[in-house]
Amino acid sequence: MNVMTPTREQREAKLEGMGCKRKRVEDVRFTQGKGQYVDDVKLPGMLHGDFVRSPYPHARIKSINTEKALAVKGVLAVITAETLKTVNLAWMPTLAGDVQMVLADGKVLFQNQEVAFVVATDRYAADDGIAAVEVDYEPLPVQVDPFTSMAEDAPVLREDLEGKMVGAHGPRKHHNHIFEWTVGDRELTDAAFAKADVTIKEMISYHRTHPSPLETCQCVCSFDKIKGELTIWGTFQAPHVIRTVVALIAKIPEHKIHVIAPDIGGGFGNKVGAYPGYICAAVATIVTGKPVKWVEDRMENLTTTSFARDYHMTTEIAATKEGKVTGLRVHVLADHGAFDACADPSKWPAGFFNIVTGSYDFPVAHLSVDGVYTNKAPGGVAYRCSFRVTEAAYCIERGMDILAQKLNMDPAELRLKNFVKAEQFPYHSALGWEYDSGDYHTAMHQAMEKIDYAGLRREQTEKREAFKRGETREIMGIGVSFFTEIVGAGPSKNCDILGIAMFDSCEIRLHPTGAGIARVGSKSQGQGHETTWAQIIATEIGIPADDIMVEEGNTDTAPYGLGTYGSRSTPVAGAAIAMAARKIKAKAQMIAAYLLEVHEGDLEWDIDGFRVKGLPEKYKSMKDICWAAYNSVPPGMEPGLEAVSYYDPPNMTYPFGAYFCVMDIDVDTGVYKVRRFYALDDCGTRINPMIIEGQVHGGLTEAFAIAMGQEIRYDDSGNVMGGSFMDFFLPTAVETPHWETDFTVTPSPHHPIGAKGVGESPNVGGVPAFSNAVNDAFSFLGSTHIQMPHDYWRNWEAAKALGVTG
Ligand code: MCN
Ligand code: CUM
Repeated sequence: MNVMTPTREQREAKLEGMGCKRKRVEDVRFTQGKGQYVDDVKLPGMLHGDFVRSPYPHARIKSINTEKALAVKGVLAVITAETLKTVNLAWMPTLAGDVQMVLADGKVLFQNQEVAFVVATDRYAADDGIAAVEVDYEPLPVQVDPFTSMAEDAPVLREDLEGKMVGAHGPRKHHNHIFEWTVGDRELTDAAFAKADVTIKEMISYHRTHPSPLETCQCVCSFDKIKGELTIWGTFQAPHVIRTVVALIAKIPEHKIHVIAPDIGGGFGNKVGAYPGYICAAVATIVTGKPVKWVEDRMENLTTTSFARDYHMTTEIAATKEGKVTGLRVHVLADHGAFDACADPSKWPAGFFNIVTGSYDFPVAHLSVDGVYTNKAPGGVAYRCSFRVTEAAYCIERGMDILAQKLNMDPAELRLKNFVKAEQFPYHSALGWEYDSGDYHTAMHQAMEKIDYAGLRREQTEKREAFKRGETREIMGIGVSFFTEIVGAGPSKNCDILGIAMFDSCEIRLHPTGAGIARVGSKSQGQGHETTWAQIIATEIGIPADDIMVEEGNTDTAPYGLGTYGSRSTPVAGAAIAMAARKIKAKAQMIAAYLLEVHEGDLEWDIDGFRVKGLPEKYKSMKDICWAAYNSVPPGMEPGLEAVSYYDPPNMTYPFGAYFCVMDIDVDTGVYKVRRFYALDDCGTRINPMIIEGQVHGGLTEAFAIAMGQEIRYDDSGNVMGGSFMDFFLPTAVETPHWETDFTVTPSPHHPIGAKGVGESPNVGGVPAFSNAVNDAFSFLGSTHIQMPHDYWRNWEAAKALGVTG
């Protein structure tokens, strides 16, 4: 018999640990249509709920008559604000410290707002019921423009706040004002501007858009009257937070609430918040005693849940004539719609927007943000955004390009001149962050070389000459973007949600035969956690990733976690996974020492087990140790092999990247072609390069959509214009450009495995690269800044305004 001993490489490969392009294990079920989504939950006697919605963006509700609706066959109940008031649920708290109507209470504040909830035996009957509900509206003046929201004669939107001059985040200046948030040193910044050689000032808008995941928001609520227990299946990015919120507002003991987030068909931030549908379905199941399902349709999703952006950023940069930046001043007008329903950590009314100094060594900076109410849907901080970092990155990256143009400098050169240097890390930014690690110069040089930046600029110069000579109608743009992300919310010292610190968690349980289960407080919506979490464990404790099952999303079994958003899973839950694995490894080492009859200190770790130092044949694999954990542990030790870790990160992680976009635009039609898009990402230690590439492809596609056409626009009367995929640009394979990806690796010094997040980076860095490409194309014609989205029509309008087309 010839027993082949596997080589080190074979043993390592078998683990499929960190660094391996392991195939996504969840895709086995997803690609065969075997995923289990909320809509797959079908319970006996289940009812369906659906909303009566307001056609008016601002109106008083004079009366609601439900009589005819209740007569419709199949309709069992019609819930209104009056019904909800009997259980004190007509309004609900938002994550941003505001309150929000669950169902219209006296008036409506945005088009399609929820007015009544019709519960019926099936969805069709519910819709017939909706048609029969009679609502008498008295239209009120509409406030759409955030810039006039604080005008003296602006209509009072939030009557519930009238007279309240202090809100959740301090004083309010006006009846439509929500908060003012300021960071930085105003005096020093003003002084820097006073003595600057060169300054720029531009109002840079980041328009309103929407994450629009394939699966809309939905839930099934089932109340067991005998046990007094409420079970909620829902599309939740943060299931435990939902459980706590329900316990607090519905006054049901938290152990009697079971929240289950099954497979999720994309979240992108849309599934962080709490929506009226969840509350109404929960109330409906308690009232009727039957399970109630609520499933949003596409229009409802686009027009009512969780918009993104709508930030209007007046940006000023001060610099020396050599192009060294000396100060940054930004004022943001933040349009929050009817309710401030942003999902930020509690103390951050504008998220982490104060990362707006970006990758540059600004000695001083000042930021102020004014949040205002308008007659638009609530939401905010969603859509692959890391809590307003997308807006911040767009603001500074556009600003740097505008400065380069004014200085007549190359935008890449201006960036290289102002980057925080590798030796400055950990770097303290002027607006209060401590960047953990970075090497911006190396990344930028690598990127410029790979795309032949100098060659592209030469080509552009030639094309511009040819355009001026009338030989071509095409203009070429090179978009440069270098972003610094801030992900991993967050350290308990500055991050909480409703008072709960933003740690994350992992529980690992190894079975006797050397396989196991890991339960994690995060919740994948497509990011591939089942694949990558097992890879961390494989490397840490030498059990093949295939032998570790990863489970998330059930609050009864998973340890308390704060969920998945803000690319926090790798920085926080990923760290908890490594720490739990290390606890297991420490116990395993004691067991191995006992089995091998040596002192623990005499053992060394070797890929998948422990070896006695100097005696390589004396070895116990993790598989052997798992078995031993259940029958021969050292005297006094408890049997079993499991561990749990709750990880409170000491700092955020700061991934970064260099993105370049090359675009050609026909000035007569506005039609653009993305010729090249190159993305270099540095997310520290890479767990699964293939998943990272997938995340980058997806995020870039979203960035492309946002920069080049996607928009939730409102007309002057408050009608929402982006309510369906007829009007809302969702790129398909046909429009999507080819992506070139690249990387550098600068590990995080404080993360147990050195990993930083990556999920949101491509959206953060991608949008400025596209927009800078368009702006760069037009710049030689005298243009300074063209607002997004840069669709064909707007490109043509820009060309027309610049006098180069008719
Ligand atoms: N990863 C890795 N190595 C790293 C960093 C990350 O291999 N150094 C892997 C992770 O293990 C994980 C994935 O990349 O499988 C994303 O990890 P991370 O960056 O930590 O982000 P999260 O898991 O916290 O995901 C959240 C992020 C956000 S906030 C949005 S919005 C978004 C995004 O992920 N939504 C998505 N990507 C998405 N991708 C899909 N398919 N669907 C969504 O809804
Ligand atoms: Cu801001 S979208 Mo992601 O954080 O779920």
